[in-house]
Amino acid sequence: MVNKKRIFALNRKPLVSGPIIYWMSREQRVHDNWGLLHARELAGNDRPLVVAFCLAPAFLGATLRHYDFMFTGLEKVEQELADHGIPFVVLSGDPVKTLPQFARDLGAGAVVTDFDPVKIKQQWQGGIGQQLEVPLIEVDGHNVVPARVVSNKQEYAARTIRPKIHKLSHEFLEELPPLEPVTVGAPSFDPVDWQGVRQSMQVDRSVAPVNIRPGEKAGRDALSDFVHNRLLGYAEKRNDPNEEATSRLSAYFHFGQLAPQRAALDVAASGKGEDQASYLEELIVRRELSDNYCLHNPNYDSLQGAAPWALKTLNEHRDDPRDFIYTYEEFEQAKTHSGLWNAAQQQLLKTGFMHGYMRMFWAKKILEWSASPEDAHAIALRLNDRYQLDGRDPNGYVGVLWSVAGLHDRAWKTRSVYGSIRYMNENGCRRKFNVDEYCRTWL
Ligand code: FO1
Repeated sequence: MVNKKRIFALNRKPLVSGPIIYWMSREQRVHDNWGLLHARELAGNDRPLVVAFCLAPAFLGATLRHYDFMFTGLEKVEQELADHGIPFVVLSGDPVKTLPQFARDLGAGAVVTDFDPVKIKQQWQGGIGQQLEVPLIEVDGHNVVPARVVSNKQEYAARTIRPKIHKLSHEFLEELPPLEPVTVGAPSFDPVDWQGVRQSMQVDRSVAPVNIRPGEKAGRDALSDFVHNRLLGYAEKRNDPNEEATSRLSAYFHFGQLAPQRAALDVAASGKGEDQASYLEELIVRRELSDNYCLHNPNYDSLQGAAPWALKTLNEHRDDPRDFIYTYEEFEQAKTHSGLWNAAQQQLLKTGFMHGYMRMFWAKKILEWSASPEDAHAIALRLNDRYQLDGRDPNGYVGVLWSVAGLHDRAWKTRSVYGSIRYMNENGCRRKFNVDEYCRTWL
């Protein structure tokens, strides 16, 4: 049922008898989840299936905004799994210790988990794979074309990965089967003490939750709203931050509450126009290019992850005079001289979301108004991960490097500070959309 090319053995241990554990991590949903579907097929009709989530105390600087969204989604996962006869447990502490212990206590026969290229997950999986006496099996539930299949190296740009994806998408852009309930008696666990989980988190509570409805059902509703009400005209309105034209699905994708594959299937089924093509390019090619980059480049979260030509040109212009230089705090508090930039930062602070076009302008101005390219990269990434609901994601790491250091982009006409990194400015924005309206909305 699950295409074998989505499945990757992370250790070399033999499958033995005993319950199957699905270690849910990136794909925090019950339906349209290839990892859970594979765990389900391993369980068959004679093994219990248990879902475990390893809760990291402080995940890469995540704040209350992120954990609130994630926990609310996971509470619904627990209920939906229970309706399918599948218990759900939360393991708090270092996953490299808690998961192997849980597997031993349960007498598990195998553990299935999600493909995730971010380093912390790769480290968790490496440590756990060594300690487990049973197989640790990775399934790519995030990419339509599995990242390990589409390419075995870092791709240069969208134009180099696009043909590889298009060649394979007919095989992988398939309908996802329903999750069959488990009838075998499962070991019983106490319901998760969500109140206790929330209180136990030493997490930065100064970044307030946002009013986007979390959870798998909310993700499906948001997809349906996008396909039925906002996909028409997406191609030309997608770069206008005053339009509600973008899909607004990135937080649901980031927390795995919605499958990008489900979005691709629904959009493709809605028609064959320019709007569909434009959105599928963003959803499949751009998103899978980001996973490809993070999988193959360990410096994905640093300026050193940029291409040599970009580092060279930024170095050559390192000492160019900056018209303005702001600190992290001045950027964070939207205290620059630019009303447009401040408006974008205010949208980010208040909503945990910034329109894609504005994200590029926003990050490029941080390059222009920071003391060095390294400072600029660090400031842009830190603000992105602290305030964007979809922060700490391959898309975010790539987006910041695209803006600040031309990743997956080409060289442009050379200018001060930027060198040959693509330049953007307010006049360019004014040609695209009503800047004054955007500023009135957010300032
Ligand atoms: N994944 C986990 O498996 N356990 C966590 O405790 C966890 C916390 C978390 C907090 C904020 C955030 O943005 C992501 C978080 N993730 C966690 C990772 C997330 O599930 C995604 O897998 C990756 O961030 C995307 O690669």
